[in-house]
Amino acid sequence: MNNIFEQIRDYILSDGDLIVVSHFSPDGDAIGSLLAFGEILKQLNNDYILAIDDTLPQKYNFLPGFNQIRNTQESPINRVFERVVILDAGSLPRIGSVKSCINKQTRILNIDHHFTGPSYGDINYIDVDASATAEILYGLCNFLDIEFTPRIIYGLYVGILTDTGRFRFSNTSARSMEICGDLISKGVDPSWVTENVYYNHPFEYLQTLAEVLLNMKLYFNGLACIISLDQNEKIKDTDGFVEYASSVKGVALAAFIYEREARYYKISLRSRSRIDVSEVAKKFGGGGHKKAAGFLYRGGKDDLIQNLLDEFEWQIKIRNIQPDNSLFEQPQEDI
Ligand SMILES: [Mn+2]
Repeated sequence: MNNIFEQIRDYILSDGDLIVVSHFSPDGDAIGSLLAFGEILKQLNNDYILAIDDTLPQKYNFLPGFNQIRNTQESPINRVFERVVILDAGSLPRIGSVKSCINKQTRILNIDHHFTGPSYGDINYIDVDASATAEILYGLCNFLDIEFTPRIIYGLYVGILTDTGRFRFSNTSARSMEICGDLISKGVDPSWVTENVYYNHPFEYLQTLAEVLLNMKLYFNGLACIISLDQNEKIKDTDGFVEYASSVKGVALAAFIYEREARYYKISLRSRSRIDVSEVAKKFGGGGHKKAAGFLYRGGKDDLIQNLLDEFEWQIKIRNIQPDNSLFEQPQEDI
């Protein structure tokens, strides 16, 4: 453990211009970890750029330092860096256009908690037992004796809070809660964070959600639930919609189908049973975790729903899922 932290410390203390990046479609862990890492660099006297190749969800704009993150879709960076730090991104394509900041001489530090196969960094710290990248960074802060300023404590807290689904998913551990407890004792106001992240939706978000839920459909004796939203001008952020479909009593499998562009869909999948939705997503060229996965689909919506239902039916059959109370067996695997 200390060995990898020592390598990371030496990397931070080495020379070379530096950019820190996280994945597109950024979530709370991507943004929170980015801000916390920026603060680590600042305390260790580094100049750096924080970048994400996407629009930033405004619900995180309460985070100290949020405005420092550069959206490279709006203001691209057309130069190569000697050091590139990549946080919370399982593979290089996940950082989008920031890939162009890397050449053969670039030294990459990769810190992540996703398991995705071969590592792509010169230094890789992958801890699949960590609930969030922020959880790994908490350990790094302690090792480096970093001062727990607002940027650090709020960044790390939001990373763990959102990646555990408010301490709901099976990756929630004693350690993740102990860390959050410590961050609260260091100054985080948990109520303020949760209000901002989860209870501060634009009016249009809730109005659109209401329309989506009115058209919710159940299949296979209530074991599967599908909701969908056609292309619209009102909202772009549909984060959290799929959770409503998967929270219906008795539902083992849920999907949210979102039309991003004409005939181009983003599908989010959730499982509350033994079914591994990453297997379903893989059949359509996507991926993810056992309990949460997704894929993109180009084509007609009726075909998409039919193909998805065929796959759901097959999974329900081979896993022998019955409409009863067995959905809430003690989970055996981590997300
Ligand atoms: Mn994460």
